[in-house]
Amino acid sequence: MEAGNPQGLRKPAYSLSCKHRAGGTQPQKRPTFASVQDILQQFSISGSAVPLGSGHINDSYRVGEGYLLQRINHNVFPNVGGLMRNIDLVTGHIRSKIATAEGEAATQQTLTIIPTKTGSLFAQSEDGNYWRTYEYLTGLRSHDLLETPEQAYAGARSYGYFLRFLDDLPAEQITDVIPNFHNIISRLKAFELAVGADAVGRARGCKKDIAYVRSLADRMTVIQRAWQAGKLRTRITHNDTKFNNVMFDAEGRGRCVVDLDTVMRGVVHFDFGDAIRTGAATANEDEADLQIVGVDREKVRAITEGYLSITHDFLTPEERQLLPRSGELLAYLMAVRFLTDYLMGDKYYKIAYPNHNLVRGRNQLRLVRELVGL
Ligand code: GN1
Ligand code: MG
Repeated sequence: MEAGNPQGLRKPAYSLSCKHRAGGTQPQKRPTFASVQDILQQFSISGSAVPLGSGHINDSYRVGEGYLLQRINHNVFPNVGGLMRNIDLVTGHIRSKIATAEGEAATQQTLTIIPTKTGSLFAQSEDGNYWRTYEYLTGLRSHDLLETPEQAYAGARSYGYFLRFLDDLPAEQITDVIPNFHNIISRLKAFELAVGADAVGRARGCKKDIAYVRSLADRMTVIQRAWQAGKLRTRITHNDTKFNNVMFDAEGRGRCVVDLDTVMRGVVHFDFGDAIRTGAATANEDEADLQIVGVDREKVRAITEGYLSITHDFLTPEERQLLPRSGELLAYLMAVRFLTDYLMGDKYYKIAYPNHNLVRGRNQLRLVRELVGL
């Protein structure tokens, strides 16, 4: 521990995570040293706070050996209470399922919330930011890009367990913290508004991308329309099943699904689709060299087999029928969201350079092209 620093907080540590901050939906100020110290006290924990992770929304720190401290982006998630109640409910339910499970299901884990000294699920710092703490998942790790189909199969099984464990938790108990989050019909409306307004004069430079998005709009709304017509079951879904949200153990087994902020009501296609979009991609979602951006068919097969090996029994025939359209929908949805943000002047996602959202959008459109052709 440093002299004169009773919390052991390393001063320069947290400024690093805030290097590339867009305006708009991002918390206005980066956390000050004093606010982090105050937060550690509210949770009654101590240790150095070291920035972690590659998330686009929240800021994460490892505190000492045992804790994960996160500042919740309350511009993206204004209902922090509802969000933390969702996570409490879902992790409690999953924990009770694991406790009575057998075999591999019993080896799954879930996040453990550390409440504040006063028993609250989150804390607020004087600067108006919201914070929460989890137990640190020691000995587990995530992968931004998967190396082998075996990893894809194992990770997809963890996402399968997530859906299975929550199959009997009534969806009405969950708050939709970002309404219409994966509703492609409303995302396309927002996209068209952004194209029309062209607030920062960027539409001219992406005419081809805009035309491609429009050409696929009918095809890509099939799942949403089926859901709205009551043909697909409303489930509790994770809605951010990027493959780096599965934690693996040293033997390469999927053990824990993390990042539960977007747990909401949805359809299975959202989770399966995001797993395909990210787990079968041959490059990161912001790779600019489109020559190396593609879809690995073997991993698509492995993710499908892994996911269905856990979920097949309880999915309905209608859900199963539209499952192969999930990957293209999620890649398309992300392309639409990234391009909308680009056209609006980078208000939502953290960016590292001016065209970052355009690069992400084009990268995802390349995946769409491949997935549509599969
Ligand atoms: C955001 O920051 P992260 O990785 O948790 C986004 C997801 C996107 C993802 C794209 C609340 O997630 O929907 O899929 O970026 N989360 C929110 O990388 O918008
Ligand atoms: Mg997330």
